[in-house]
Amino acid sequence: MNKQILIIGACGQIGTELTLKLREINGNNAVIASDIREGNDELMQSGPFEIVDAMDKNSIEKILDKYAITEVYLMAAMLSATGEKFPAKAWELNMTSLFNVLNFAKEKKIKKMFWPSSIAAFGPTTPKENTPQETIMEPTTVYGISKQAGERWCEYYFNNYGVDVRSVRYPGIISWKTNPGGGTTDYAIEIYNNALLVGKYDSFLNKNTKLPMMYMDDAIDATIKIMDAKPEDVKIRSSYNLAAMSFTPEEIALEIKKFIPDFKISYHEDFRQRIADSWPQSIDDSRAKEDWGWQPKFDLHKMSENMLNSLHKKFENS
Ligand code: AKB
Repeated sequence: MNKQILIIGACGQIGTELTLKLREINGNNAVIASDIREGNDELMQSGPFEIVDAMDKNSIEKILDKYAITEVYLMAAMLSATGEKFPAKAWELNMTSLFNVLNFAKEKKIKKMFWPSSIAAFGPTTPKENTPQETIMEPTTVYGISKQAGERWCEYYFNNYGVDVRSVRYPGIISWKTNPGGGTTDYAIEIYNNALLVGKYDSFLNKNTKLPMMYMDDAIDATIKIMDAKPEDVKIRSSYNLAAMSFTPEEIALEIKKFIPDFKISYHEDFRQRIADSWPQSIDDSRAKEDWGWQPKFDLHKMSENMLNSLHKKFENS
C-alpha cells in the first residue's frame, strides 16, 4: 500500500518545511497538512490541508479515515519559553497530542509515527559537553519535562504494544522560511533577521551561552532519514541524540560580521537565560550516526551564508 502521510502542526517552523519536502518526495496529494490555523501560501497551495486541533482525538480520527493515513508526523507542541508562561497548557497540549497519536498507532490505525523530542529533555545535572545518549535527565522546564515523559511513553508503547514510533532530540533549529514560536534558541534566528533589517541585535542570552544548534535542511534530512530507516535499524525507541554544531551568541555575531561588517550585538538577559543554562552545550550523536547513517551537512559558516542569502532574497521579494 502507498504511503499516506499526515503532518499535525504543519504550519509551524519545522512542520512547514517538512511538509514541503515530503510533498516533493512523495507527491503533493500523499501528504496532508493539518494545523489549528492556516499556513503560508506555498504550504496551502501545494496540497491538501485540514484544520485539526492536535488535542482533539475525534477530529484527528476523521482525517486518518478520510485519507487512509499510514504515517503521522506530530509536530504540534508548546516550546520552552512559552511553556514557562503557560505550564498547565504546555503539559496538556504536549502530552494529549502525543497520547492521541500513540493510541492510534496502538490500535493499528496507522503504521508508523514520528514525534520530536528535544535537548530540553536534559537538565542542569546532565553532563554539559558531549552529552551522552544515555545519561542523567532531570529537566527543569515544563517543555523539557513533557519531552522526557514523552520519550518514556514512546519506548513504553514500542515495548508493550509494538508501536513503530521514531524520534530525535532536536537541538535549536535555525531557518528562514517560517518564524519559530516561543523557543529559547529562537535568538539564533532573530539575530540573522535583525542583522539584515536593522544591522544590530539585542540578545536575550548572554554572550557565553553555548547551545547545540542545527540548520533546518539537516533537521528535515534527519527526520526523513529516521522515518525511512529499516525498523531493525532504529534501535532506540525513546529518542536519538542529534547534533550539528554548537555556538554562543558572541560566536554567531562574529560569523555574521564576516558578511555584514558593521553588525552590532548587545546583551540583556531575560528569563530565557535560566532555561538555556539548564541545557547541554554539545551533544554526542554517535548512535544516530551508527544506527541509521545520520550525517549533518551544515556548520556555522555554511549556515550563515545560506541564511543571509535566503533572507535577503525573501526581504527583497516582500
Ligand atoms: C526551544 O528553544 O524551546 C526549542 C528546543 C530546543 O526544543 N527550540
